[in-house]
Amino acid sequence: MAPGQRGAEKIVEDIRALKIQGARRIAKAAVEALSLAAQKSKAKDWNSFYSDLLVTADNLAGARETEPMLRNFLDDLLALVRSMRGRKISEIKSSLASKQKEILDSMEASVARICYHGAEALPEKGGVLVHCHSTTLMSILKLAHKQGKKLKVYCTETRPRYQGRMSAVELANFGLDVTLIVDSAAAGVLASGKINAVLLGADALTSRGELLNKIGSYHIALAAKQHGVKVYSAAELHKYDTATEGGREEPIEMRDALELADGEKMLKEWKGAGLKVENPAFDKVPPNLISAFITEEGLVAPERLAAVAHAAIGKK
Ligand code: RUB
Repeated sequence: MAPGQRGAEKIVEDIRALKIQGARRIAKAAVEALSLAAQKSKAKDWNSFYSDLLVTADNLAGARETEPMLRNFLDDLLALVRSMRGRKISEIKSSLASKQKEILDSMEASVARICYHGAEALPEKGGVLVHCHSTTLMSILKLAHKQGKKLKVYCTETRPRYQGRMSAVELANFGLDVTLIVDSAAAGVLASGKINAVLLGADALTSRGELLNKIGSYHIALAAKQHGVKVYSAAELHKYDTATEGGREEPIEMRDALELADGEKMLKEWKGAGLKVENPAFDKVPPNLISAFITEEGLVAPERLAAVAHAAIGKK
C-alpha cells in the first residue's frame, strides 16, 4: 500500500460501509481522501504520483455507485494534476491543497444560495413532507424556521436504514414542529391536504431532468402529483452526471439483503425458503413529477436542468 493510502483507504471503507452517508458528506470525504493520498504520497516523479492518485480515485468512485458529485470533484482534482505534468511534486501538492479548499468553500457557498432559494420557495405556513436525511434540506428548513415561517414538517422513517429518524430528531431539536410517519403513510398524508410542498434531496441529476434520490422518493412524487402538491429537489449542480448526456442510465446502487432482515439468522431462513430480496438504494423520479430543482442558480425546471448544470460544472 502506498504511503498515505491508509488514511484514504479508511475513508473509502467508511463510505462503502455507510458510516459516511448523504451525497454532500460523501463528496467532501472523497475530496479529503484524495488530497490525503496526494499529501502523503512519497512518489518522486509525476507518473508514479498520478498512478497513486488514480488508485485512490477509482476506489472512491467504486465505493458508492450513484454519486456523480463525488466523481465530478475527483475529476477536477485529477485534471489539475494532469495540467501540471512536468512540474515539481511539491508544487502539485500545494496546488491540490488549494483546490481542495476551493472545492469545499464552493460547496458551502452553493448550499448557502440553495438555502436562500429553498426557504423562499416554502410557504409562510403549512405542511412540508421530507424524505430521508439530506444536509441540504436540513439547512433549508432551519433557515425557513429562523425566518419565522410556521412549518409543520412530516418526516418519513425512510426504510430500510431509517435516515428519516435522524432528520426528524435534528429538526425537532432545532425547534420545528415535526411529525414522524412510516414511509407507507406518505400518500395518505398527501391526500389529507396537510402538505403544501414535498422536499427531496438528490444524489444524482440526469440530462433528462430525472432525479435520483433515496428509495421511496418515486412513490412520494407520484402521490404528490395526484394531490396537486409541488415537489422540489434541493441539489447542487455538481450532482449532475454529464455521462447521462450520451444516453447512459444513471446506475442504481443495490444494497445488502441483510438490511431487510432482522439479522443473519432470518436472512438464512429466507434463503433456505428460496426467497429473493431486492434492495435498491435509490429511486429514479421522472421529470414530469418534479416541479423544480432548487439549485445555487435558483429554481430550475427539469427541462432546463441539463443546460444549466452543464454550464455550471463546465464539462465538455
Ligand atoms: C442519502 C440521500 C440524501 C441525498 C442528499 O442517501 O438520499 O437525500 O444524499 O443529501 P444515503 P445531501 O443515506 O444512502 O447516502 O443534501 O446531504 O447531499
